[in-house]
Amino acid sequence: MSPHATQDTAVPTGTNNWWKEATVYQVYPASFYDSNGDGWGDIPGVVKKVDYLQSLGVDVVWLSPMYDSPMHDMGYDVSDYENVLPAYGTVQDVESLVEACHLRGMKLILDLVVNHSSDQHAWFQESRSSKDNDKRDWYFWRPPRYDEAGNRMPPSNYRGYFAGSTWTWDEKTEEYYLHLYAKEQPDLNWDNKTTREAIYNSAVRFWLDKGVDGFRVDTVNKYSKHTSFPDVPITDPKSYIQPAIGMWCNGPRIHEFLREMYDEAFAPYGDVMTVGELANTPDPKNVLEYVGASAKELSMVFHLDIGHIGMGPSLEEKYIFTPWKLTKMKSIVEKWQSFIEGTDGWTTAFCENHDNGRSVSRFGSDAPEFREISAKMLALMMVTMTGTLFIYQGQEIGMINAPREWPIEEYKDIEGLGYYREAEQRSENGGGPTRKENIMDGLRILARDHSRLPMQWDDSEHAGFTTGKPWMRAHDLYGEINVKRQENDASSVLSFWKDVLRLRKEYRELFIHGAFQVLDYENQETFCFVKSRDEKRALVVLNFTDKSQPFTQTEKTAGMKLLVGNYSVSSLGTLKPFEGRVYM
Ligand code: TEU
Repeated sequence: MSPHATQDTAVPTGTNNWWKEATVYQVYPASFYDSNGDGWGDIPGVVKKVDYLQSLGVDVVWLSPMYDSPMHDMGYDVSDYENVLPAYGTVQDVESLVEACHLRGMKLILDLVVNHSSDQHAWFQESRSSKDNDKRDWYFWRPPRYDEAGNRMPPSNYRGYFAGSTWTWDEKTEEYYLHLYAKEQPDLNWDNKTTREAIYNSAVRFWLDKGVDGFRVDTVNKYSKHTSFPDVPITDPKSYIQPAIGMWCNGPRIHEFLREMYDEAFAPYGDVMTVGELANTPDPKNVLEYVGASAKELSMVFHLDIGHIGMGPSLEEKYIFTPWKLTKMKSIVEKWQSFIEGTDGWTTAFCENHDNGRSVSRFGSDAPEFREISAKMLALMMVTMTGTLFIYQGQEIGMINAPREWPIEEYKDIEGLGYYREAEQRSENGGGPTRKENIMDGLRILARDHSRLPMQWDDSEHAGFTTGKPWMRAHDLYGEINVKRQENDASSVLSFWKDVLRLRKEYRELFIHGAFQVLDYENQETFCFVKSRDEKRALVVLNFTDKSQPFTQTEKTAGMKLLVGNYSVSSLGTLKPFEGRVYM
């Protein structure tokens, strides 16, 4: 705690960078709005909706990858950092989007995907062409090993994120190459300075020169590997490949690399906003090493814990749904709300993105009678949280997971399908639900696909997303859940989000900069917390159940008045199902 910080002071507002008080809206280009009827969202479509985003109260648009790509991982496999996927448009379209945002006093950040490129990138095509190609060392190539029977084996026993080994054999040069994700996503060798310089030029400076205001940095703590690639201990006895995230998360040179990228690529352009996607870093003091202003690495990070609620405890169990209690969410939220207090760091507030199921389905209830009220309750939690707020397309209208009865054929995501197909191959030891059935159950709640259904604009065919055949099926309930139906309805989820986003700015000292403290830690039904700064206080009260609950903190409301709630009428001592209230 710095000597100047009082008990309540969270973060000195002196370093009030523009991005601290911003509300950021994540656009997933494939599913946002299709302007030319080809069934794919596109950048001219985003330009057409910038006024809608401004009316919501959005300050910054985060555009997920729109670069040229074979689309194995929906654009997180970049084949040309300096070009745009033709289905999404052109480089000029991105420049038009920058201008459309800047004209309205808004900003635009892109997605920086530089842990790996696509295997179709010219760099990899050269690297794989021969062992003595001057780009050979731009990726990780290693010779095979052989087991006692003389069978060729990969250099190490690592499991990748999409199931399967992190190594793929290349027949031409008779070596394996490393890919933490799909085999079409070879890892770039950041240990090679020439590679880093090429990344800074092609993926960063090229877009900052076009007026882009920053980046969401993909897999930000995975660039420094333990390059001897030792085998890891066996934790999954049923498999040769083993989770090995410690071999690439927070590696030996990661801070050197991120500091260099800050000094060489970001800092020359002024106050560039960067938000890193930080995985597997449970200790807050290690996170501060990335986001402390004095570290000069990143503005802030997403800590993925909240996205992993309900997932299994290990990489291979990720899509085995695991029941959770509210205390788990409280401990996660409290940890990543409080870790910056008394420091020069900054934090983020989010509960949805393109990699996770919908928050109403996961943390509220998508039952017809509770869908809207729980969406508003979650909105109250988000807008009162400290840090930069991120909302994901469709969250503002209460979009929900795909219907449980959709078959696996409607799921498109490489990660979930990887787990499903791996389960199909695993021999079952009979009795009880098979791994495949368990994985399917998990995907119905947790799959990344749920956030990638077409944005629901109106009740015309395909939810007004496209006049063509959408690349992914629109939700069956788009007639009930859509922007047009909510825009002029004062009691809608969308109207509620607009109102509470305004309140967040009006009470920024408390909601954006306040200290966070949980009041009812052991209560598994309600989540009550206080935001405080100097003598100011706000009390946030959330019922996470579909039943009425006693409000146990009534004495804490003494001297306070109800600022906002998601029910028009409420009685002090009882919280209605999914009732949320903010007292000031
Ligand atoms: O995700 C990083 C990642 O490892 C994800 O699997 C994440 O940990 C998990 O799915 C959800 O919490 C980033 C991108 O967000 C993701 O879309 C890409 O597939 C991945 O990197 C590879 O670029």
